[in-house]
Amino acid sequence: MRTDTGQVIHLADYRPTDFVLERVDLTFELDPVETKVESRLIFHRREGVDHSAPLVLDGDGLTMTSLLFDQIEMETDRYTATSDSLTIRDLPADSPFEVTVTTLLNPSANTQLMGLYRSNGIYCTQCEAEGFRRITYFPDRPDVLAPYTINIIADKESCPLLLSNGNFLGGAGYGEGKHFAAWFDPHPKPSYLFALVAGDLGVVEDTFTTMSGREVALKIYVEHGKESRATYAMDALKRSMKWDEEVFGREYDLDIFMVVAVSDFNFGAMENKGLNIFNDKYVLADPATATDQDYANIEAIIAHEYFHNWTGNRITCRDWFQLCLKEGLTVFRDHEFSADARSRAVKRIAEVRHLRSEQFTEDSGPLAHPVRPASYREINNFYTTTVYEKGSEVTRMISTILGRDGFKKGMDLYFERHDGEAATVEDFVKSFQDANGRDFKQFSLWYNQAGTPQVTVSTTHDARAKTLTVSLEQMIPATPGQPNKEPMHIPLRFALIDEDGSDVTASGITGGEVTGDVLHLTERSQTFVFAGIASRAVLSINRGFSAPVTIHFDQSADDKRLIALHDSDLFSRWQAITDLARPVLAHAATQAAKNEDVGGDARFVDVLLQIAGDETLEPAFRAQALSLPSEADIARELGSDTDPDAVHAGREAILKQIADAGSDLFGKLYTALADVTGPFSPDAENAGRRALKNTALGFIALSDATPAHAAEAFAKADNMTDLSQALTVLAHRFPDCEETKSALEAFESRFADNALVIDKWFAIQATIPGDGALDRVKALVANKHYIANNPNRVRSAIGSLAFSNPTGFNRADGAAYDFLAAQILEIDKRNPQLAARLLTSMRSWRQLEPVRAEKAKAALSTIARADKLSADVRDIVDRVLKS
Ligand code: B3K
Ligand code: ZN
Repeated sequence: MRTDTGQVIHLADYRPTDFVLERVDLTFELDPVETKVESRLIFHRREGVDHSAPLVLDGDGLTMTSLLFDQIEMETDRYTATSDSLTIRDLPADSPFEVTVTTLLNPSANTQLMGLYRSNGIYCTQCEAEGFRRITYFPDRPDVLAPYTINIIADKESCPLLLSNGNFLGGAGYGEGKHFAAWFDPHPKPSYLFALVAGDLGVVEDTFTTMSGREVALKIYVEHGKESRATYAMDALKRSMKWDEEVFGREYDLDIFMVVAVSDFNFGAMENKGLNIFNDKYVLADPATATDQDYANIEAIIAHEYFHNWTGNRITCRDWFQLCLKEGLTVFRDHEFSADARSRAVKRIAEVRHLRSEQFTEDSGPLAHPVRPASYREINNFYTTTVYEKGSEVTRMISTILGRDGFKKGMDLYFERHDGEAATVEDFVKSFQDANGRDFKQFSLWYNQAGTPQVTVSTTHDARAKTLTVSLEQMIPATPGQPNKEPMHIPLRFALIDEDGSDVTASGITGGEVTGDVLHLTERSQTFVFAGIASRAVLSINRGFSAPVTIHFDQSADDKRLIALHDSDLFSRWQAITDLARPVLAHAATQAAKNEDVGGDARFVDVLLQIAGDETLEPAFRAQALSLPSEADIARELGSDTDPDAVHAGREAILKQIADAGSDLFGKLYTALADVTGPFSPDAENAGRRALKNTALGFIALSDATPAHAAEAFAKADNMTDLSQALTVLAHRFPDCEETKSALEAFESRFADNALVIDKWFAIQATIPGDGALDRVKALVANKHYIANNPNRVRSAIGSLAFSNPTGFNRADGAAYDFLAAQILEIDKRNPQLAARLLTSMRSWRQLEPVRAEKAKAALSTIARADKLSADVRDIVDRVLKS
């Protein structure tokens, strides 16, 4: 484990390397405990660099066994090797030279899952961000690009498959039961995109013919026997390749594209050039074992990693501060792909829900940072929802400002100018600027200023003058290191609608820039006047969530109901429902905290049920409308001094009102939607029907207060979506009854051999609300199925408690915080990235009521006091505790 050096890296300190890397040749002799890596690197000194400057290569925990200079053993006084760096002196002034380094690795002992490791007997690698330096000494930074040749030697029987980046050159026997394979990747790439896989796997094969008529071999490798579960991923891959050609004009550039699924992986997947490595959770699916959400995730992540081939690989990042350049942009691309493949409005609603619950929470707490941070201590901690999801929203705003064609022109120019380069956010923005002749200076603040802008809106109508005045004011809250903020450029899509929901068009708009249906808010406060508005017109603003801001609009409940029921923009309808729900839920929480009757709001319930029963609306949308803001959302709304038990109790009371008032409707919906015959299809329409059906089941269980319906649904389910939903309703609503016990047992024994389904079994139990959750999770980590070295399993047990069980995690005695702290200290010894990620679950501790806040702080302090922490955990705990 790399312990913290306290070193802070600053964007302002960036400078290019002293030496240019021309070529990389790697030879791996694979062995479970003693793998030999020989790396031949050809460098030359960059023009203008001081002739005495040494070559400094990065390492991390390396053991070097030999070092050659131009093929001759290097004199020991010319270099200094430590486990973390290799410095070579007295190098030629301007001629190229060759350095050959040999290192020895133990892949079986690599529990960090960074560098070269083994997962279920498969050798695999993970190099982003700084894992390559755990394989060999190297200028391990994204602006060092070179073509790679890779030779892999391994035991033929246990490793029939030897894979790396690029195109296959050839292979042959190598004596003594060994064989070798050679790969060449002609596209210069940074080390973080290197990959190697070796082992014995099954394969699903297909081909794709690119727009210029080249045939590309497609291969998805999975464990033997799981091939049939990879066909959906293959379908998603082919659709992604086609979409990127049609929408972005981007063609694939090697003869082969491979995906390998492994079961031990720190996050979702990795876009290594030509050889994507995936957490098998995002590859494997069939109706019996995967939910509709799993299918949607597979589609999105396959697309995301594939799209990186252009946004990330062909054009990479100059340094890690530019991470959003590839991640934000690629998330935007995968969001658009899924929106085209599914219902755009429903997809947008899901994105915004996720953004609010994760990114807004991050942005309002101690871990807030700009989309492009200016400094970091541990780069692994910056793979955040701010860099990814807010980064995507910033890209979306560029497209909103420029329109579809202007955005396309800017993207084309970006690809044209920077293909084969390591670029910056400035390069990206400048492409849009130059292609469209529009200044993006103020807009660029989105990359540099953290915090969610708060936009206050008010309207006044003057019937005599026939004007509607819209006053807007923006405020960006202070965030760590950024007390004062400049006003930003906030593009707000809008419409004015009349009593029937029809659009009202103004005869003119003054007060600032308006392009089409977009108001450009650029000042701290700004007033737009709409002329020719004779009668009542309701403002629908931030349509489609055009800007990632929080709108404070004291709009009457009547206006909100009008939008909820009649707006032509489905996203706005959902937003209005949410806006109606928020005060109801906040009030309910406050009442519950005082042990007072929760009241509720019959008119709100009425709107909700009207939407739920509206056959003209797609079922997926109705399901979204019925799933109220989460407990975390309500807590954020309340701001400070929150009591998670009261938030839960208040929300439950409102849910019960909806369930009772809608019991007939939910009964009918359930019956109608359950009555589907024909083969299972994971498409969006069928998934939407299942979503609405299972939402109805949840309400039925709540109003009936008996497990009977859910138990029957569990018995009848013929797919994993229905089965896991029924089990969730049983476990969460009736945790102690016999039906739940036997359903959990049946589920466990039926899927005992399927790790991904057992993960669900863990997660469902770990998220049962209430004080009992901690004991349940303690029992789960002592269960025979628990695997402490498997990140998916750790996340499904401990992560589910910490991130997705507000009442269980925040029990008033603080015992769950102590449990998490102890687990983090243990996990940190094996896998610092996983430990640090789990610890971010405590980022909102200051918003808790004082008793819980004190206990959370004590648990965090225990972690902070530990004498040996990884750089990853040290960075998070220090920032979370800092006042
Ligand atoms: N680029 C990887 C993430 C790497 C995370 C390193 N800590 C996957 C992705 O975003 O596509
Ligand atoms: Zn990515």
